[in-house]
Amino acid sequence: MVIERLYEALKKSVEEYKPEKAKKITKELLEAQVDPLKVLDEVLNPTMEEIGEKFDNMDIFLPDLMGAAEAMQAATSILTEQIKKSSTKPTESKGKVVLGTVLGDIHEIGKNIVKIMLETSGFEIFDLGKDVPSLKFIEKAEEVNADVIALSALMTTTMHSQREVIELLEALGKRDNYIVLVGGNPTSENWKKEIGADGWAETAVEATKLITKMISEKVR
Ligand code: B12
Repeated sequence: MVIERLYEALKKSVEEYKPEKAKKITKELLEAQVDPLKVLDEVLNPTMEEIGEKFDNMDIFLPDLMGAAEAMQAATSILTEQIKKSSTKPTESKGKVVLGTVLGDIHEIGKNIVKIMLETSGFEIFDLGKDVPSLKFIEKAEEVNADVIALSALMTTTMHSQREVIELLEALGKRDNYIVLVGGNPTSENWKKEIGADGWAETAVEATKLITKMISEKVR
C-alpha cells in the first residue's frame, strides 16, 4: 500500500516537473527496499512513455517535456547510484564497449541506464555521450581496441545513423572487428536485421544479458 502510494507520488512528481520531489520519493522507495530496476520499469519508463505520447499529440509542449525529463533524470541518478552501490563488480573486465547516442540525437537517459547496467556487470565502458558523429564511434573503438560498439537512437529521424556506422565499418574493412549493438525506442529486431547489426535489445537489462552472451560466444 505504502509502495503503491510512493509509486503514484513519483509518477506525479515527474508529470509535474518536480526534480527535488522526485529525488525524495525515490530515496523513500529505496529505503523501503524496492528494487531500483523495478522503479524504472514500473514507474519511470511508463511515465515517460505517456509524456512522450502527450507531446506527440500536442497536449504538452517542449518546455513540459524538458521539465519532465529533468525530474526523470533526478530520480534516475538516485537509482543508478544505488545500482552501483549494491553491485559487486567483477574484478576482471568482461569486455570493452564504446557507447553513445547517435548524431543529431540528444536523448541520453536510456543510454546512461545502459551504461550503468553494463558497468556494474563488469564491462569497461567508453561513453561518448550524445549527438556523436558516426566516425567517432569507430575511431574510439579502434583506439581502445573495443569488443562492442553500442548505438542508442531515440528518434525515427536519427536511427539511420546506426546504419551509417555499420556502413562506415564495412567501407573501412573493419566490420568483422566489432559486435555492433543497437537500441532505443524506435529500433527493433527487424531494424537490426535490416541494417545488419549483430544485436538489438529493448531494455538495458536485456542489453547486458545479450552482450555477455555475444562476447562469451564471440558471435560477430
Ligand atoms: C525525455 C525526452 C526528451 C528529453 C531528453 C533529455 C535527455 N537528457 O535525454 C528532451 C526534452 C531534451 C527531448 C528533446 C527532444 N525530443 Co524527446 N523525448 C523524450 C521522451 C519523453 C522520453 C525518452 C526517455 O528518456 N525515456 C526513458 C528511457 C529510460 O528509455 P529509453 O531512452 O527508451 O531507453 C531504454 C531502451 O530504449 C534501451 N536503450 C536505450 N538506448 C540503448 C542503446 C542500446 C545499444 C541498447 C541495446 C538499448 C538501449 O534501454 C533503455 C533503458 O531500458 C521520449 C518519448 C519516448 N517514448 O521515448 C521523447 C521523444 C523521443 N522525443 C521526441 C522529440 C521529437 C524530441 C525533440 C525533437 C523535440 C523538439 N521539438 O525539439 C527534441 C530532440 C532534439 C534532438 N536533436 O535530439 C520524439 C521523437 C519522435 C521521433 N521522430 O521518433 C519522442 C518519441 C516523443 C514523441 N512521442 O513525440 N526529449
